Amino acid sequence: MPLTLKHFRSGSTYPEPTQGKLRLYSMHSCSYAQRTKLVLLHKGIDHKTVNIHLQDKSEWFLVENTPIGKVPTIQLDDRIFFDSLIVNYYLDIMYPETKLNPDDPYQLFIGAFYKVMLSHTEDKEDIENMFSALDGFELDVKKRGTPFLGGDKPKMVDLNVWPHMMRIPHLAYSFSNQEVELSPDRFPAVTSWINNMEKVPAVQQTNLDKDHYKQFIESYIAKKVDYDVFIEE
Ligand SMILES: N[C@@H](CCC(=O)N[C@@H](CS)C(=O)NCC(=O)O)C(=O)O
Repeated sequence: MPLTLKHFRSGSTYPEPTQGKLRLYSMHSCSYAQRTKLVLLHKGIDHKTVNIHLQDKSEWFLVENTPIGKVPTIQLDDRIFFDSLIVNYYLDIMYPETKLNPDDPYQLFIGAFYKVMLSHTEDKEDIENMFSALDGFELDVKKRGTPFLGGDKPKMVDLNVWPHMMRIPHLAYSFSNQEVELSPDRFPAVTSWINNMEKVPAVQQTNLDKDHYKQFIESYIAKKVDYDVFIEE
């Protein structure tokens, strides 16, 4: 296959995206971007690749398009997703033909969670998708019947799952939208697991203050991301 896609550098003109056409920001030899390229090609998803010179990034890539300036990042109109694993989950949900994700409800939840968080969507359907994915997780937690996912004590699975789950209440608060709240009636087992996790010292030590998180989300949405919002000097 001939390689014709030169990597865009600083000072280059922003290649205006076509409405409705998925764009992949990539770097030709990046293994993370290759994960996403594989999924796009394997699923036959129509897309355009825009290669980025990562040591001389253009302003429009940094400012307009990516909060963290890494590839792969995908863009569909005003929606932007980054981090190869998240991008790939998102792609599998949005393009369900040739399904690649396992039917693991928690993994599906992560994709749906990021859709709500990163696109700051107040769309009822997106919010309901996130909670529908959690219905499966609720069943899973209930079936385990133990205080923690890993048994009587927190295990790796609890610590890996926690960072996404703890952000749901923060999202509801950041969006000032009760529809994003986790309902204890709908999710009794998950709620009880959350209560148990909140007593774990490591969890308490890594909690994010919800006002700061709100400011972080607002700066993110405004594309002026402020990572230092949590830092006290
Ligand atoms: N965790 C990210 C890692 C992506 C990543 O590190 N990409 C590299 C290129 S292979 C990058 O964009 N580097 C530019 C930079 O860090 O400024 C993912 O899975 O997408």
